[in-house]
Amino acid sequence: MTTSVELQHYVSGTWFQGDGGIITSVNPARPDETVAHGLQAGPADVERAVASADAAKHGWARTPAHERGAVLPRSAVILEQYSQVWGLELAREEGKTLAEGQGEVLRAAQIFRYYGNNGDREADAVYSSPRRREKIFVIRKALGVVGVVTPFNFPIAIPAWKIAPALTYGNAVVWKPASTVPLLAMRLTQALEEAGLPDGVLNLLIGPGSIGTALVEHPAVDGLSFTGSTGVGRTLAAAAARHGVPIQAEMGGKNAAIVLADADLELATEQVILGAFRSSGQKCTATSRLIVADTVADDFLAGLAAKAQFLIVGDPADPSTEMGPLVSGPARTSILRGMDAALNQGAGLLAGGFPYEDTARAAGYFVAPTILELREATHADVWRDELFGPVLSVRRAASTTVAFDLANDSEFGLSAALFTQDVTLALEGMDELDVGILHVNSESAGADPHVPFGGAKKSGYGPKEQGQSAKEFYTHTTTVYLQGGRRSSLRGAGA
Ligand code: UN1
Repeated sequence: MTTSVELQHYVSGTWFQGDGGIITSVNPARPDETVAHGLQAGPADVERAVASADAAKHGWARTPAHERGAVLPRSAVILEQYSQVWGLELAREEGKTLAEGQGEVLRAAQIFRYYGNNGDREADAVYSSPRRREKIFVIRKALGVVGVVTPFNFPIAIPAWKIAPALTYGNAVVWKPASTVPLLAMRLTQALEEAGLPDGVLNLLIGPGSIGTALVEHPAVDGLSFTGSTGVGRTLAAAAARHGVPIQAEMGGKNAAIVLADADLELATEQVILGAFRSSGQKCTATSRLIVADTVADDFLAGLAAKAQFLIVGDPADPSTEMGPLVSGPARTSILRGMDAALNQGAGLLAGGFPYEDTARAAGYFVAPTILELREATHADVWRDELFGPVLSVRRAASTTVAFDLANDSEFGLSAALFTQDVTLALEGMDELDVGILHVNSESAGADPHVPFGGAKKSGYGPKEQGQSAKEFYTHTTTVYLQGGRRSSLRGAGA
């Protein structure tokens, strides 16, 4: 139906074809439809991209912050202009719904606008000194060349929230996006190019995961920002430690929604459905565990299961679709395997639990929205392991304390959603729930650009992202003790 776009890499302001292995990005709803195709970048391209960023970094860091920032709102205008077209491409390439795809392009624009105004914000700090006629300044400087490695699930928003602060704080970037979503990476790069970003300041390489390792191990790379799986994040963090390179890694989540007995159950049902099944559950902030007060559990779970069963699952490009496919065949296989394991370990099936077999969906990577209740099966792996799909595991809690303990029963601590109308319980939840992001009466996913994003416990490593936190990663500080000479004082003789 639509033609496949030819993939290209971008180094030193020039687009070029790779000479590595073949790369094709397909529509996960119809895998015989190719969305984009080309050749991967190879090791020589990594060298060129890092050299290009290295050559550009000094000039960019010395460009006034307002001038650097000004590129971003110009790119935001381009993203807004193309949000319909690129949002459709995103839905075709990643599998989230059209509304989510178009919303994500606009979200990238919003992130660019936020960081575009960075020059207007407080930057450096001044401290008083214990000595006379001295001031102490803490000034911020760019790291230099940063590697950015991004996941498939937010093909444009996550890159935007890493690249925008990297650029606005004066870094040059080499970016390796997930190879399942290379087309959207080209689109974001085009928006920055058209907005006048100087050559070499952003370089894009499409290719295998080994590029991420090559970046973190490269002597000219000064930092790496990563979002993706826990396994890859820890490997990169270990390599970063070996090379003394700062890293920011956003990794797993096993986020709980906690529905207390006094909750607005209608609101909780709607929000748990969104948290668990939007983007087919492929968000690190998705709700994958549900803890519900046992006094309301029967009714709540019956209503939730009915809603899950009636979600419209189909082609993401169809505006009536509420949930699309998973991103790839291997992703579908691993979700189906996880569900089977849970059922074998004694979980009860409240909704879903199957791939689709009708002609419209059998070839695509679809899995039904699934709810599993772990009544006796409290040790099922699905309670602990991140599946990254539309699978919600449920446990009942006899009290609020038990509910909070169950929510904290995870090595991860990215986000949580607490449903209660009792302010005392909400305040208790703020203290007790060990997470980086807590939503009270809204779904566990979602993040605004002006506030910190990131997890507690093993969900994140290194400084948080977004808002004012981003500068903790993308800059280092120089503490300056500034004194005048001995020559004169205003009140001294001859002054
Ligand atoms: C969101 O909740 O809208 O990889 C964003 C992820 C997160 C981003 C979540 N880093 O899913």
